[in-house]
This record gives sequence, C-alpha cells and structure tokens, in this order.
Amino acid sequence: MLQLVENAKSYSQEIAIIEKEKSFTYQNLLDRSKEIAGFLLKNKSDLSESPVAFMVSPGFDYVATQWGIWQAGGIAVPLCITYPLPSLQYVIEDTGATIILVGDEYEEILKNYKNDTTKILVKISQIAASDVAQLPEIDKSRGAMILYTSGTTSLPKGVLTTHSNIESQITTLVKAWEWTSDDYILEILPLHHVHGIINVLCCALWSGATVEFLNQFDAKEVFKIFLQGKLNVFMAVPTIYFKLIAEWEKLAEEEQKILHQAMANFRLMISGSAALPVSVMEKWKEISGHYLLERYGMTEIGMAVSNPYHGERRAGHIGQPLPGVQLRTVDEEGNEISKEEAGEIQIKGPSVFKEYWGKPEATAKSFTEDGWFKTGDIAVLEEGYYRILGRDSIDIIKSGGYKISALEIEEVLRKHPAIKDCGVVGIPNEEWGELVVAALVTGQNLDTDQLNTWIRERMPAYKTPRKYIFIQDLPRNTMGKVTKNELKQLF
Ligand code: MCA
Ligand code: AMP
Repeated sequence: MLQLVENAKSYSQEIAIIEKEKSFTYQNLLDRSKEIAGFLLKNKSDLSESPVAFMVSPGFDYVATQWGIWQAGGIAVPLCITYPLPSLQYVIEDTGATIILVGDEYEEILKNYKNDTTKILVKISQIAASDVAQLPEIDKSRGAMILYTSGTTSLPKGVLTTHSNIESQITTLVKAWEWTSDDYILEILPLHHVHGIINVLCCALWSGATVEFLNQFDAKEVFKIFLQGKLNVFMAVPTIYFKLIAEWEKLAEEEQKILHQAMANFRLMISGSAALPVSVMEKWKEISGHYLLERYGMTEIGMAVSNPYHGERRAGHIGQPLPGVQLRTVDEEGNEISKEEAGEIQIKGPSVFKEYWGKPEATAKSFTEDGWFKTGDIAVLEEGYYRILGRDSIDIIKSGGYKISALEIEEVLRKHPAIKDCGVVGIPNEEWGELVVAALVTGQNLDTDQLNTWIRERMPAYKTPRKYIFIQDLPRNTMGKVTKNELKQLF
C-alpha cells in the first residue's frame, strides 16, 4: 500500500502516533520503516511477495514494521499478540513465512524458531540503521497482506489482499466518513483484523491524522482519554460500547456530565464487526449525544455497507452500499432476487480480496462463476436501508466482534483424552453478541477450570467456551448429523 507511505511525505512533521505519552511524526515513521525495509532486503532487490510474519505490540513499531515489509515488497502477516503458540504456529506455517519479526516481549513465546534453520527470528529492536540503495517499485496488483479468518471449514483461512484492494478499502472510507488531517482517533482494537488495521489505522494515517494507542481495551482508560479532549473519532465493536455503558453507569452524576460534554465534541463514532443492538445504540445516544454510525464489512471485502455520515443513521440497520461496492442478494439457488426479499449478500468491487492463501478450491467455492463473492450473510432492504437477518451457517459464531468457527473448537476439544464427542454453538448474549458454549460427551465428570486451562494452551481465550453441559449423546437427525438448533435449546 505504498500510496499510504507516499502520502506521509506531505505530513512529515505532523504527529502520526501517540503511544504511552510519546509522540512520533510521519517522518519518524518514514525513517524507521525504511530501516526495516533495508534490513529485510539485505542483498536482495525485492522480497517479491514473500510473506513476512510480525508479532509487535500496537504502536509506532507495529506501523513501522508493516510499512517496512510493504516497502521491501513483502506480504505483511500480523500475528495476534495474545495467541498461544499453536495458533501462532498455524499462521506461520500456513503462510510459509521464513522471516518473523518480533517485539522484545514476544521473543520468548517464539523461541523455538531460533533453532529452526528454515526461519529467521529477528527482534525489531536489533534492526539498526541500514544503507538502502533503492527500494523496489511495487505494482498495486501485488499481494500486500494476509489476515486469518474463521469460516465454515475447521481451520482459519488466510485472506490475501493486494495493495490495490487495500487502497480501495481505505479510500472508500476516507471519502465516505470524511477523514481529514485534523482527525484524532483512539486505537484499541486488535491489529490482526480489518477493523483495527484498515478502518482505524490505515484510514487515519492515509489522511495525515493522529492515532493514539491504548495497548489493551479498558473502559476506565478509554474514558480518561476521552476527557483529555483531543479525540474526535472513535470506532469500536458493539461489545466495547456495551462495556463503556456499564462503566458509565458506575460514575457519579457530575462525572457523567463532564464526560457527556467531552463526547459531544467528537465528530464521529462508529460501530461494526457485529450487529449493534438497538438498545445499545439508544443508550449510547443518551450518554454521548451521538447516533452511532453502524456499518457492515468482512475480512474478504473490507467495508461494504454503511449508514450515512450525513443523514439518518437507522438503528438495527447497516445502511446502503458504499461507493464502488456492487451488492446483490440471491436466493438459496443463487438466483438474484428483489432486494426487498431476504437473501444472501453477494459483493463485487475493487475492495474484494484476491484469494485464500494456498487454497484455490476454497477461493473458487467462495465466488460465483461470474465473480460475485458469497458473504454467507442474509439481509433484506427495508425502506432504503439494509438489515442483517443472520448467517447461512450455524457453525459461525460472532463473539466480542471476533468471528469464530464452532468446527475449529470442536476439533480441538475432540483431542482431549476424556472427550468422546462434542458440539459447539453460539447462544445470544447481550454483552458479547453470542457466547461460545459446548456440549460434551464424556465418560467421566470433567473439571471445567482444568479444561479451560487445557484449551487456552491451544486456542486464543476468545475461542474458549464460556459454558459447558455434559450429555449422554448429542442430538442428531436421521442422517446422523448433529442438530445444532436443538443443541442450542439445551443451553
Ligand atoms: C474475552 N472474554 C470473553 C470473551 N472474550 N468472555 C466471553 N466471550 C468472549 N468472546 C473474557 C475473558 O476471558 C476475560 O475473563 C474477560 O472477558 C476479559 O478478557 P479480555 O480479553 O481482557 O477481554 P476484553 O479486553 O474486555 O475484550 C473484549 C474486547 C475484545 C475488547 C471486546 O473481544 C476485542 O478486542 N474485540 C474486537 C475484535 C475485533 O476487532 N473484531 C474485528 C474483526 P477471564 O478473566 O475470566 O478469563 S474484523 C471484522 O469483523 C470485519 C472486517 C468488520 O466488519 O469489522
Ligand atoms: P470477519 O470475518 O471477522 O471479517 O467478520 C465478518 C462478519 O461480521 C460478517 O460476515 C458479518 O457476519 C459480521 N458483521 C460485520 N459487521 C456487521 C454488522 N454491522 N452487523 C451484523 N453483522 C456484522
């Protein structure tokens, strides 16, 4: 996404990043990212779309590393900083990355790679100034980033986007949401997904705005930063708005009043990644004075549908297709239907990803013959605004804004020596959207705390089931398939 780096040159002395009260200018970013690119290139003239994995905390180093990989001609593969080793290994092995860049604090978890002769593990703090003769010319059609997303297959798939896809995802939003260099946003979202990377980080830096980082979400800390009066844009998932409302309710009336005034000065507050409950939208309006702008997107397509920046933001609805996005709805046979009937959303446009990394069959299956991407989300147009009705697969769960595959969790659970069989489903939950829960068929009673510890060594915490039931047999249909709707009823 080299236009992003080009743009930075015209803002060189402006503040790009604030991290732990330290400020970094766009020039700092340009200089450091060039050093990282120089290190990656060494004696090569171009990384030629080799994937480079990086595990770096949110902040200046993260952005400099991402830009460094891009300028050296590599594909950026951000690793989730809270993943346990097996989840990290899966991404590293699946992409085939041979270079892994780490922040000092993540060297320990990846230490096994030090003895792996096929990989190079490098601490970014050890990358010094280097002589870069020339950076390669990079065509926009080349691969730029791989992000992992869960789906209807048991293992997550790498979504490859090109520089051109990313540029389109950014410019669409910069225009629609009227980003400018005067903007100042707080970054609290994980930086291995589109919401944090594109909507927050890249849109802000494209525009010459300032991004302040908070390493980990904490409602009290977020409100403290709101009160400093510097922010004017905020983006989060519905769970975060829910948690902020809960924190607000603990405040004294006077504190609420001051906070309300601080929030009234924002120009824009956005929610996405999961359905925003109408109750949360209404409560947020009451406490902040803002109608949240809800939008809809997906790792494979960037943002596709948005409520308007100017005009009515309708609760329970995702809005209209963004400029440049073609949207149609189809029935179960794949025939295009009237938008006023419920059907699957299919998308075409320059923001749509190139392919699932190393999975040509999955890529082919996810597109129609005439090039529409099948989202699996069911929607209907109501008086000019789309509304999401659900998904075509019960095995996809959205919890805390994360997309989670029930099948992936089941596969891990089945590896536990005491679990003979299991079924994982998502049940509705006000705070998390859906809660991951599991029905277990075991020969004996299991200590669920011990089970959780066992799971967390193998999967990220957000994929850990939050409730268990122990049953004799899973409910099945006459074909022997587990009937997940029936399973849901058991919780
Ligand atoms: C964590 N906890 C949970 C869950 N996650 N409990 C139930 N369900 C969950 N999903 C528990 C933890 O185990 C812990 O409890 C306690 O909550 C606090 O954990 P922690 O990890 O600190 O949680 P948090 O920091 O409060 O996290 C909540 C969060 C986080 C900030 C909402 O989930 C988050 O960052 N979500 C955003 C994900 C995102 O960016 N998605 C975008 C995907 P205990 O201590 O007992 O263990 S991109 C996308 O979807 C598309 C493109 C789009 O449209 O944007
Ligand atoms: P991910 O694969 O993590 O990128 O998640 C994308 C999915 O999140 C979409 O396919 C939708 O199911 C869901 N999603 C994103 N935004 C919204 C929204 N505003 N309302 C409902 N679902 C959403």
